[in-house]
Amino acid sequence: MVDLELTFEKNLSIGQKIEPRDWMPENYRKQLIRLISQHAHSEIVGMLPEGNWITRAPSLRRKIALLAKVQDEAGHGLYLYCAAETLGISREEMFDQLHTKKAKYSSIFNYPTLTWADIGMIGWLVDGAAIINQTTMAKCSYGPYSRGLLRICKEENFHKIQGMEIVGILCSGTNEQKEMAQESLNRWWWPSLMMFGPHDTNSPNSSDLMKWKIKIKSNDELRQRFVDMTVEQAKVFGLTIPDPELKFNTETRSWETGEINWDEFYSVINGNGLCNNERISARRSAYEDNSWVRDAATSYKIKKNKKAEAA
Ligand code: FAQ
Repeated sequence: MVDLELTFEKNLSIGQKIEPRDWMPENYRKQLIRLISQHAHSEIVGMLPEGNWITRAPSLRRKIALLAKVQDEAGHGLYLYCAAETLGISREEMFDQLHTKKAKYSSIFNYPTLTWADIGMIGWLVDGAAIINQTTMAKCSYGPYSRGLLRICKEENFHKIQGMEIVGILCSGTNEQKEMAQESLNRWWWPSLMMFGPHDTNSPNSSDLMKWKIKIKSNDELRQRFVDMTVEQAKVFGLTIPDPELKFNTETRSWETGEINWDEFYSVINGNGLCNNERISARRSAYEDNSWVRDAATSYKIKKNKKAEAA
């Protein structure tokens, strides 16, 4: 046991990835299952607010891009569920945790998509925040998660660009279009900052995650990186960040924001956001309505295995 622990620690210290069959501390396994399954749930719940606009996309080109994006999110969910399964949890167990609200998913997907500009904002801000978090997390110590994230990040870049294109076009359009973009930014700005989680001082999981090189940068460090990048992009669009306290600190050369509404954050992650119930009931119905697909696939697999045994 001591030898196994030493090998684990040594592999961590030299940057060697931990693989599914390697020995790992039980809490390392548990933390990874929590983190990766929550991330997987975020991807598939994240399909819902955007899916809401597929039938109302303003042109065929926009519809094709949005369809592709939503399908990509499903694919990300699949890579991530597979990565979590390598740690010994089953897909059914993870779905059960989501459907019974034992597992979390990103707070951002509990907000509604009210206008077409929201689809642009999700690409620009939500994918933008996800990329900052995930390109860093792609350097994490667990092999299957790290490799999955590398692939996911490439696709998220396309998502962000399609979102920025939508926002850019609205901002250079009519006054009504620009107003629509600004109104949407006003609603999505603060929830996007919440995506990075609580301040480091209030983040109970960070010390374990950082010790084990699962998290490489802290919640606040990544949030700051996002703010610095996005404030400059908003200037190019001619949009105003809805934060009267936003100011540039000339010493640190970075943007300081006002305080996030943490009551709202905790209310949303505890199930009381605008769309929590709607999202979970949509996921539950999708799971139940499609049970025949799982049954057919399982019976096909059993038949195939029997044939192989008989041969
Ligand atoms: N929402 O101790 P910490 C995407 C919870 S993917 C909900 O700081 P941790 C792609 C946290 O779970 C977006 N819950 O937690 C896309 C913990 O509760 P627990 C998802 C949150 O894990 C784009 C408690 O608060 N990305 O957007 C949130 O160290 C467009 C205490 O917090 C990932 O999942 C939150 N925002 O750090 C799809 C990336 N923040 O579990 C469709 C991987 C915190 O103890 C369309 N995850 N909580 O009961 C992470 O990097 C981390 O899990 C954090 C939280 C940074 C989210």
